Amino acid sequence: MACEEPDRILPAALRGCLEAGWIGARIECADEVDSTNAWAAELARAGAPEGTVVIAEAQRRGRGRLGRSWVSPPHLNLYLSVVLRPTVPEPLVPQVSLLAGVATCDAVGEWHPATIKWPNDVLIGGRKVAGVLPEMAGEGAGRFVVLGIGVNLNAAADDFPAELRDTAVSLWLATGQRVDRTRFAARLLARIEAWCDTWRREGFAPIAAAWHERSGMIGERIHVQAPDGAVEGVVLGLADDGALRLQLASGLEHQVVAGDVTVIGGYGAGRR
Ligand code: BT5
Repeated sequence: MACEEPDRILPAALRGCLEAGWIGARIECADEVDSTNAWAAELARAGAPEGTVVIAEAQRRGRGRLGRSWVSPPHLNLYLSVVLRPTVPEPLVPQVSLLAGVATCDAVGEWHPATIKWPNDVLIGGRKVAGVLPEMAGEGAGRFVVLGIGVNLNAAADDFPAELRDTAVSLWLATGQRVDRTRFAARLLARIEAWCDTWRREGFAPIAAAWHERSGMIGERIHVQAPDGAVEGVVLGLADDGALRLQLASGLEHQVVAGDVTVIGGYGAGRR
C-alpha cells in the first residue's frame, strides 16, 4: 500500500504565495517544536530581522495566555510566530495584540465569517477557531514582540481533547472543505503586514475601529474573570493600550487589562 506523505508547509511554497513585502523576510519551518513563540524569541534574541516567520507542524508545549496550553496536533492546523520590532513607545506595544486579532479574523473570514472576542480570540459560531499570544521581550533597540497565532484549519472533532469539543472549531468543521494550509498562512501573513503598515502610518484608531466592527461587543453586558477578581459591566470600547473599557453598574468606568470574558445572555442580549 502506498504510504501517503503528510501534508507540510514548506518555506519555498509559502514564499511563492506571498507578495513581496517585509513579512517573511526569513521563513523557518519545523516538524515539531516545544512552542513556535519560544523558537521565534530565540531567533529574535540572536538578531533575526523583523518579519521573520516560524511555523511548526506540531507543538509539544503550545502556549496559551496566563499559563494555559494550546492543543497542537500535527499536520492539521497552523502554529505560527512572527518577529516584530515595533518602534512605538513602550506603553503602546500591547496594541499589537488587538491588531493580531483583527488580522487573524480577516484571514479566517476569507474562508468563513468570524468574530473577535476580547482581547483577540477568533470565533466561528461562538466556538474558538484561533488564538493569539503576543509576547514582548528585550530592551531598548533590542526590544521585540513575538506574535504567536494558532488557527484550527483541518482538525476534526476527535483531534481535540474531549473537554474542548464543545468550545473549539476548525475551518474544516465549519465549512466541510479542507483548507490549503500554505495558502492560509500566506493570507494571514499578508493581513498582519497590512495592519502593521496601517498601525505605523495612522496609529491605533483604524485598528480600534476594525476591532469594534469585528467584535460586536460594544453595548454588551459582560462578565470578566480577571486575575485579580471578577467584574461585570457594559462594554464601552477599547482604550489606547488595548484595555477593555467597561461601565459598571455604579456608572463608573473600569478598564480590564487581562482576563476571560463571557457575554451575559449571549451576544445581542444587551441590545434587545
Ligand atoms: C490563546 O490562549 O488563545 C493563545 C493561543 C496561541 C497559540 C499559538 S500557536 C503558535 C504560537 N506558539 C505558542 O506556543 N502559542 C502560539 P488562551 O486565550 O489562554 O486560550 C487557551 C485556552 O483555549 C485553553 O485553556 C483551552 O481551553 C482552549 N484551547 C486550547 N487549545 C485550543 C485549540 N487548538 N482550539 C481551540 N481552543 C483551544
